[in-house]
Amino acid sequence: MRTSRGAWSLAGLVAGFAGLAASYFVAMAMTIRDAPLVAVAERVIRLTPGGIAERAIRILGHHDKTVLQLVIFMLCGVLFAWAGRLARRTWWAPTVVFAVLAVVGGVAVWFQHGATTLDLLPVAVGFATWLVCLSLLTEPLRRHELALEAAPDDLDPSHADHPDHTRRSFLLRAGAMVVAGAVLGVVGRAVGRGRRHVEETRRLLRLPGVTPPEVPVGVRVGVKGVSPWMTPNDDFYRIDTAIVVPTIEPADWALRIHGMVDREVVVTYQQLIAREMTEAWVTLNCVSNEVGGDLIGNAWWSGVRIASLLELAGVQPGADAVLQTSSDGWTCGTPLSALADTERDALLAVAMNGQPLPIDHGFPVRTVVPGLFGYVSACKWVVEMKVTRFADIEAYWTGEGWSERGPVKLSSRVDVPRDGTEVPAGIVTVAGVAWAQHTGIEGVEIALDGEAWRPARIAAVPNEDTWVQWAAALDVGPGDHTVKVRATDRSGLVQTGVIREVVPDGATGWHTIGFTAKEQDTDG
Ligand SMILES: Nc1nc2c(c(=O)[nH]1)N[C@H]1C(S)=C(S)[C@@H](COP(=O)(O)O)O[C@H]1N2
Ligand SMILES: [Mo]
Repeated sequence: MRTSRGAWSLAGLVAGFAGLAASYFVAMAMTIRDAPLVAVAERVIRLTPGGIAERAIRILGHHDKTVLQLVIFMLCGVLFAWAGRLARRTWWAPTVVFAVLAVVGGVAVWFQHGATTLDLLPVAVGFATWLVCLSLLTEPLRRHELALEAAPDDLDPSHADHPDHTRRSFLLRAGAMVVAGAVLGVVGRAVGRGRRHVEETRRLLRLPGVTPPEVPVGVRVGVKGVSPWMTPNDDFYRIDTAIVVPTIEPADWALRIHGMVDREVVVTYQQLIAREMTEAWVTLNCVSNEVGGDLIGNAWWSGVRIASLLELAGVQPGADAVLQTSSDGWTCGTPLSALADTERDALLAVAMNGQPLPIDHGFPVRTVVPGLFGYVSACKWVVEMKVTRFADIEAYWTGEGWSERGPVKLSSRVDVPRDGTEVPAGIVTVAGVAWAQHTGIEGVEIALDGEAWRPARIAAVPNEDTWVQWAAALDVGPGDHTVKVRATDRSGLVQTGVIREVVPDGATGWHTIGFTAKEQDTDG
């Protein structure tokens, strides 16, 4: 007696469809793309010679795409079952089958218009799900087979390897996977619909008073390899605790300002964008940015000054904090002084680099406060502001050992040469960025191989809230070298070389990189 081929095929099928469901769910939740299977169908249509495609459309009518997807779906089923049967002999053969399918899906996704690496995540998750589910299902089958090969009658019925047990454990696992897959499918469908709808609304939005970004003259230091002064939305770092990002229709959005105020204020999206727009270049960075790290970006933000709304509400004496809440429940405590400051562009931002906020960056409305780390100020999908006292609140991260207040720290970074690279000996241009938002950068210095600090040239800035690019030319001989950088802010503070971790209120230390200068060919 053996386990039936059917059981192994079933294992392959269940694992396969669980993987498809997982990839579908991730695609719906994290990207605005179709599921990988749909991408494959589209690719097939693209690659099909026109004549055949036309004939297919004539025969099938406009159901051609549905039929094609169904065919691909069934083809997957056949391959899944085959992979399950292969799993009986080896672990690698089904892995190869799944890997090939994943590559096909990955390629199809990758060649969709404007695809990013994030769009590959669904395929990766699907592949991982296949392997995990298949091994979870084949394990009891294997034990079952061993038990049947041995003398089953000798086995105590309560023994874990008794055929009854292995059979039950197989069926339980398969059942659980089918249920989980179905739930993922249904939830994914709902989430995907919401997200696509909001993405469409966002695409059609026209925001009065929002102008496209115009990078100011002179902000570029003109060295290749330095981070662009304006960070495009797609390249802007993203940090949040949301697994599934909130998708909020502007029409459903409102901000409630309450707490220690004379009168509660509720602002709808329409009311917000009808107010006076303020636009400003502001560099945003994360407290978790390591020395030399890239959790920083600079954008042209358009929005409404929070101070003007706080004025409407009438802040009561004794308050020193605003507890902001996101629609996903995330909170941050922001110093009231920074939000009420009429000299500062603390904004309820509706646009980033001239576009309605990307969903991942807080659509439809997020907070941006120059001079403060994101975790204490830059609330995405913000829906509530409670005027209060620091003594009375605990925000998301301050409950986790991070500092209550998070003013940004004076910092600088070397972008070129990249750490560990080779450059020709001779004149080497070193360049990077420095920032001290809302204080401003006065100067940048670099030191080669531990020698004395020497000044770098710094580019222009439109205000004190953005980073500044810097560059310096060094004459270096062949061999290994290090360069470190430090900045001075406009209050006269010199960036400290003391090395501190990012917890509790931001890393410190001088960014130091190493490079090798190679003797140039002298012939010719
Ligand atoms: N709702 C919400 N807003 C949030 C966060 C979050 O986890 N949830 N993270 C904050 C942190 S730690 C940072 S650094 C910034 C990052 O903003 P970005 O993703 O637009 O770059 O958002 C802030 N706003
Ligand atoms: Mo952050």
